[in-house]
Amino acid sequence: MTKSWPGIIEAYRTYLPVTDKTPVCTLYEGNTPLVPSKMIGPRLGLELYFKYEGLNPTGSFKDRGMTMAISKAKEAGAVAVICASTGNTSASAAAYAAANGLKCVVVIPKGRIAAGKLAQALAHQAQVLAVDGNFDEALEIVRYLTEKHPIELVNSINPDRLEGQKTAAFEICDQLGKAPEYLAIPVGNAGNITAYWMGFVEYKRRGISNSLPRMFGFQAAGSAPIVLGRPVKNPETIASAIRIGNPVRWKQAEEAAASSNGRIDAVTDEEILAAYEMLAAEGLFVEPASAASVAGVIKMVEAKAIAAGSQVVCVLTGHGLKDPNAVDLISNKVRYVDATKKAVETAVMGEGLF
Ligand code: AN7
Repeated sequence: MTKSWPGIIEAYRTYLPVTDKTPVCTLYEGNTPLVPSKMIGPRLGLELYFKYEGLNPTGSFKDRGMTMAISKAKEAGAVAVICASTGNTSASAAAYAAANGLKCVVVIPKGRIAAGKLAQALAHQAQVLAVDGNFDEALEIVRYLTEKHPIELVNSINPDRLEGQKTAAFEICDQLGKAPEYLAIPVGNAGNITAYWMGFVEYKRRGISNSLPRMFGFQAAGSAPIVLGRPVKNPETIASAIRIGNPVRWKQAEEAAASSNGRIDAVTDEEILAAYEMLAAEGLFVEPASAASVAGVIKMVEAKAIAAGSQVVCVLTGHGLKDPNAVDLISNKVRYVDATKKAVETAVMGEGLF
């Protein structure tokens, strides 16, 4: 008899499209902490929490969707899976496929995915194909391949992915004892905002919660098709995870925002980096895309679109270790000193610590 967390499929089995015949392919994802903000929240005058999804087994929220997608692929008798990815989907697909005896192919935009994510895909022995194009082009290619060949698509076009990811909304309600007033989330391909909205609506429909949050999604300004109202051909942002110009779940994201009295807005790379630094200052290391949710909340408070005193949950979608090079973009630097007591002492004393 074990008391450890069983992963999201067993924890929320009755809410998911699984049967006794579905093999449960889990790496014990989910059950991530809801961290009360110590600094950013009080400074903004908000009751602010962070859903720290970087603590999932491969370091991002994708694991919630991947446990479902891989379980259902296994159930259907698949032998191989494929995805296009800005990095985290490929890391998660590679890990879950490896653990469950499936072959995995990942198609990534060349030179455009963070170092940690590429390392994961390689470590888990996925076949990694880098194409000289962006995410949207890579996705079009894998969609074509899966229509032609018996290989399972595990991008968030796959409805099982969203089913798994909706459990994060359940967890937030379980942790808070109710649905939050606001949910702030980064938007790339728009699968996750769609999944959260599904989760909140389902919990309310089943009478577990009695309200719905206002859904606020944030794109990076250089990759903000939903905000602009048209696809972006060459999306650009330092938040490589959300460098997506034509999101598959575009309509659903708009519906979630519209029907919850929320909105989809954009934040600049400067705003993203400022939030990245603020989160690090309160002990939370996230990748730049995740900081977009916090940058967005700061912008909304300044614009008075979120009122002081509100209860807000920001989803921190991926761990900072995923993208170690992003830290070069902030002000802190390594100082090189001689390996002597004197030199190090002089450097320490110059810090004004006491
Ligand atoms: C850290 O891995 O699209 O709006 O291919 O990695 O559901 O796309 C990643 C997306 C936010 C956006 N934060 O979620 C991929 C990929 C992080 C991410 C998003 C992603 P969606």
